[in-house]
Amino acid sequence: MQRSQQLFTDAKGLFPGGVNSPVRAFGKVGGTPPYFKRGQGPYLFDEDGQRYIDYVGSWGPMILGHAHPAVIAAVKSAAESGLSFGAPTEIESMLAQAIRDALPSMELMRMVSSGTEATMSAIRLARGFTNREKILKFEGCYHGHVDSLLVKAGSGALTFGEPDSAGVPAALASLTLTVPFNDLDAVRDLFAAEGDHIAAIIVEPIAGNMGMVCPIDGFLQGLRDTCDRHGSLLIFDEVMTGFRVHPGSAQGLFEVRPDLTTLGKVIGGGLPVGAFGGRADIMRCIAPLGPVYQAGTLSGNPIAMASGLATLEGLKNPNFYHELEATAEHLTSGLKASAQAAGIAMATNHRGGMFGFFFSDAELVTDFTAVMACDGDRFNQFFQDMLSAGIYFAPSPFECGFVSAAHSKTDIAQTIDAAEIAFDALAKTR
Ligand code: HOZ
Repeated sequence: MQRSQQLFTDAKGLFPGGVNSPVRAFGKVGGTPPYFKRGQGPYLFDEDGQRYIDYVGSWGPMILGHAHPAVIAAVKSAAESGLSFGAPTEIESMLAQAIRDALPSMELMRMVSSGTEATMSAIRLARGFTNREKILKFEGCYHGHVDSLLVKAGSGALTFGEPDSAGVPAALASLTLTVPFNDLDAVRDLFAAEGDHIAAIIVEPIAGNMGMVCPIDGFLQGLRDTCDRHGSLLIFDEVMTGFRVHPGSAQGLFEVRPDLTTLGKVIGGGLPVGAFGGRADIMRCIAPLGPVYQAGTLSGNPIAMASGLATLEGLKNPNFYHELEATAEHLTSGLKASAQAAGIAMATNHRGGMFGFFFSDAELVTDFTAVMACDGDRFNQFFQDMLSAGIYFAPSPFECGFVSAAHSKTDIAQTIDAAEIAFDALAKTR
């Protein structure tokens, strides 16, 4: 860790906390973040020559593994034709077509450069279309660092104890209503009181920013029905779940059709891409067709589009998601069994290539309260022991994990072997 330590020390003089995104600073778990030099398949290699089995996957995009040859070839080939034109290209339509083939609810869409941009734009559009100002989000869900959405937010906001960010005008925050995830009664009660003023519900259909929390049966359909009853829009934030949990994303998996969808991560294959889209009548409100303004110099950037398109091509094997899910199942069941063998209580969740584990007595973790009741000290020690063993999990209990098509049975077995040792050590500390 010598070189990483030096680089981190130097970086603190350049970036707040030494990083360009807060969770990377290891503030929750302590210690020094490894500085990565190279990624290959399921592995990352740091500046000190240590290899890690990577379960962060750049926070989701690397579904095919790092430096996948087809993606790299597509990026190289696109780069040779020029990096950015700020003008229409054929490849942006090719990626949009591939997205719409998989998510038919995205009748029209717009490419942007990040998930945050996508959710920010979707919220503005929902307000513009409905002529209403309030939005409803769920406690512990995170939708990027958009002012309106940094209210009871998850991910880094929660990791650093700032779920309601400073700098967000109180007047704006007051337009964001929150209720617990998976609590349909609370949603219905709120709509009974405020429904006429709510432009949209925005939800991660599988929450991935308070650890991984799945929707209980009927929750998403209940949101759909509530929105329909009150003339509000339903926005699925599928930045994390998009192309990650099912070929049709979470909306395909749960068979609930949102009005608007936001995407990011996998659709860029590791380059900065986001998208928002949905019902054509709503999307036609966006400039230049309508009065809701949204724009971006790097939107639809050809290199990023090439990376995304090559990544989506790589998902076409009919067994792809089945195999991805089997990998996540192998990992989570192995972690849980070895934790239990050591007398450590653990709950896990997984869908497609997304997973979460919780140091919790609960059989199933389904809401923010249960997440907050988990044992954070155990998480920290486990994280550090696994990192020392060359296993890289997200450095916060409020993030989910990702497996890729490149993770082999041997990688998972090595991870579980390391976890057995870490759980035994944990058991001895109590
Ligand atoms: N907020 C991101 C995950 N939910 C982490 C971004 C990063 O550090 O790159």
